[in-house]
Amino acid sequence: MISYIGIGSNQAQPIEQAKQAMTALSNIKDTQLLMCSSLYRSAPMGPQDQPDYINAVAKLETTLSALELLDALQVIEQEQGRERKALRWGPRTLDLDILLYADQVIENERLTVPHYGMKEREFVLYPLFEIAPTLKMPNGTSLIEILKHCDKNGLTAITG
Ligand code: PH2
Ligand code: MG
Ligand code: MG
Repeated sequence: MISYIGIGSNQAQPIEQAKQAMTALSNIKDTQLLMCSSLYRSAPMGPQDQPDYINAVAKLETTLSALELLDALQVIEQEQGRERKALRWGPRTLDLDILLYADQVIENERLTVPHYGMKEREFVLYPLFEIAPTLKMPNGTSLIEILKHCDKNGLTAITG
């Protein structure tokens, strides 16, 4: 299965957190890291009194089920100091979200795929487009069509 993972961090050296997460993704069992987008700096969505985020998207090939993959991502979040807090959309050292899992639509108490917010989030759509310009959503909508309606909101790729 091909799966796309959203990476986000705005605490404890976010650039290093994102790079470390990419290494950790490459070490998930029964999984290969096929591609990583550039790192992007993005304005916080949600509470504004928090630092800018570093975001990226990774492309994985895996034989894990979606829930097994979610388990593996949550282990990585924990290893990189993620604390679950009550504040919605508050700051975090590392957030790993399953954006897409093959062309599956998944809805259960642990997981919603495609990720519920991805169609409105510039910090997901632009990095995803960088590594998957011809991608279609499970419902057949092309990523490029969704992007036409998504402002960059100051999103910038980090070079070097
Ligand atoms: N993640 C959030 C809340 N707000 N803002 C940006 N720019 N990037 C994120 O990854 C992000 C956010 C909750 O997952
Ligand atoms: Mg998230
Ligand atoms: Mg998350």
